[in-house]
Amino acid sequence: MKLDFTNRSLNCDIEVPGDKSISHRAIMFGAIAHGDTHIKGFLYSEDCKSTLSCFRQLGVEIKELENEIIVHGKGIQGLKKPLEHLDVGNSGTTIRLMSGLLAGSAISATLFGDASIAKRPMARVIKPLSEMGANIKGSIDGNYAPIKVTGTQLKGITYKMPIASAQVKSAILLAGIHAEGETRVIEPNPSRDHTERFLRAFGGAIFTENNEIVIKGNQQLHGQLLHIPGDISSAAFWMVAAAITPGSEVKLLKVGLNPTRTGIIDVMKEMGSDIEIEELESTGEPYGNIIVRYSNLRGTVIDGELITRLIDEIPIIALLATQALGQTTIRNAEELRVKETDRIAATSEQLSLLGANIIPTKDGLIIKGGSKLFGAEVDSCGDHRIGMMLAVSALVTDGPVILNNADAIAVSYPTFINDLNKNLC
Ligand code: SPQ
Repeated sequence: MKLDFTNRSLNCDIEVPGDKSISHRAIMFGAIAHGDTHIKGFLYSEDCKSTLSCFRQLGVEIKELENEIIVHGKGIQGLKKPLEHLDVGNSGTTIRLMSGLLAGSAISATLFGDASIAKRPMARVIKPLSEMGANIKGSIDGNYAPIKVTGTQLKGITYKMPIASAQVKSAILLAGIHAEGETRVIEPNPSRDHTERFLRAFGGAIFTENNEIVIKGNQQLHGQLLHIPGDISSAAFWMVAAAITPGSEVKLLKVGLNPTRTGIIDVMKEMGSDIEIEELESTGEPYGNIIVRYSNLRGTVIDGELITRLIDEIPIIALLATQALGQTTIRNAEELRVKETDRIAATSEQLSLLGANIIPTKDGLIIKGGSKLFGAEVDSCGDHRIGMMLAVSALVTDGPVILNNADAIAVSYPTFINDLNKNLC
């Protein structure tokens, strides 16, 4: 795909699609609750469609109306044994959270995905779930998909997580809902807390203090009415596009502002971005409008607990850093090595092709800003976030960018390139 955006700018209001993490969980909680869950703002992307179709295979009735999805939940005991293996596509969230959810069910199922899923580590969920008494087996040394889960009666555990991961935490909590006794999860630092918020909203008993989360076992959840805010991880591409393109101003409407996800806002402010936040009234997930204008930027250091709050935004932050004055250092981000692709390698290789001065390290990136980027042929490497970062780069390259494998973008934001094209001035 040829992207010729040289000397163009952005001046627009954009409503980004619904949050991916929240959309997955909306279907999952709706399916194991009793009664109907009405979902507005669901993200129709490849990943979330995978979750939707897995639950249909488990016998859950899901109605798709024009502006709403209705999940007819019959509780965990209402799930039916699927006739075929469950295909999670490219979605790490689907396979890891469903492993926990199915562990305490009355059915057995096998979860598998695409070539990227087959390479992502699964022992991180299989180990704690096995400690809870789950009958769960991975492939190749037990660490990879396909994963076979045979539901059984689980027992609550205390689990000290070695890494900050919302997917691991959520898998344990989803198993804990139907376990005997209390389940306690201790995080090294807070990861996104959508699962905890869902548990509360669906009437569950959950207590959080500092980095500990405790839930009661054998709980019954109840269907809810849900409004899903825009995805800050999708908004991030527009935020950076506006910040680096002279003459730009973008207003992003109704974007999720959950503090466990807003690290990108903190970093952009630190780098000198012109950002305004208008918080809107909310009852569940906080949300609001984000306004970003072009401005001069400076390099920064991104590490420690902040990494968890912006883990999916690092590829686009790397592009931002190429346009800043001075050096940006990103460390403690080794988790990027096991995402849809190795995002440390993919970000540095692809941005280097465009002329960026960027060095990969064991656990991050060092970017020397201020280099003029030029047009070249690049590749999404089958990773939606790398694809969108490279599409945005075409706004600051001296000549067109040829983006190969652009279809990976549909995993989280199918209309991104169209929306970008439509809004260029
Ligand atoms: O679902 P998947 O493929 O793992 O998606 C990614 C993404 O970039 O969209 C990661 F590659 O987001 C994860 C995120 O990195 C979604 C997520 C969640 O919804 O719980 C949590 C994060 O992963 P982790 O491993 O840190 O828990």
